Amino acid sequence: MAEQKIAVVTGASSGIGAATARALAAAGYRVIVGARRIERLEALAAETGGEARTLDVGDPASVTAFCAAVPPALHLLVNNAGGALGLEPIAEARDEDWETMYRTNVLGLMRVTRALLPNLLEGRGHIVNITSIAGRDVYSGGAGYTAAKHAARAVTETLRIELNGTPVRVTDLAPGMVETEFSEVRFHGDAERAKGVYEGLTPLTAEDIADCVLWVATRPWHVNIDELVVKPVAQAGPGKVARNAGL
Ligand code: 8X3
Repeated sequence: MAEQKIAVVTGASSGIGAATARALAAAGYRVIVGARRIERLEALAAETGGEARTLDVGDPASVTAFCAAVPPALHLLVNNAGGALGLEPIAEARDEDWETMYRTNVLGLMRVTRALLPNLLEGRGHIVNITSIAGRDVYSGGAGYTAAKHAARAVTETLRIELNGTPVRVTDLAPGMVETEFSEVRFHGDAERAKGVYEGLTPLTAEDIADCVLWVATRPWHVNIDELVVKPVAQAGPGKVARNAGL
């Protein structure tokens, strides 16, 4: 029997992370899920037969503790934790929001990756960073998030160069609009405003992105999907959507 592959998914208590954990478990991976909300995580681990561990990617001590419990050979790391806060123009930028976005989307991604690189080298593994189309384009009011995601993309590309010559694969998976808790978090819990983001169009679902993670992770070992940009049909860019067009 082939050895069971091990995956780590960060930010797995909901949305893309949770859907990815489910898809990977269904494909036979043993999935270690990390997030701050441990109750949700434990329910997910029980459902998927995996392991739940508290992880705050913005807290170095939490990252160290989480990564220390990962087996020496890791096959897949999905850096999904992160998100957006606020939609203020730069003239009204909120330091706290920007600091949190950089701490989670950039520093968190770096810290988890750095800590698990030995395990990934040992497992001839694969790093899938969930970035965003915001790592490729900018839009008014989005500077804190787009800047952080541009940085996450730069880190991902740098990593691929630095790991050249090793068997570790590196993928930048960049979704457009996915209906998850993303917008509610961005608008500090304003559910009505969040709902408006997806009105009049069919956004991607967390499962659509999980499907992409599974696809990039299951190519033959010599194939590296460098980048995968995925948007709903109704979206042409971060600030460019067709509403009420039957899409
Ligand atoms: C979010 C992408 O298009 O919703 O990462 O701004 S979008």
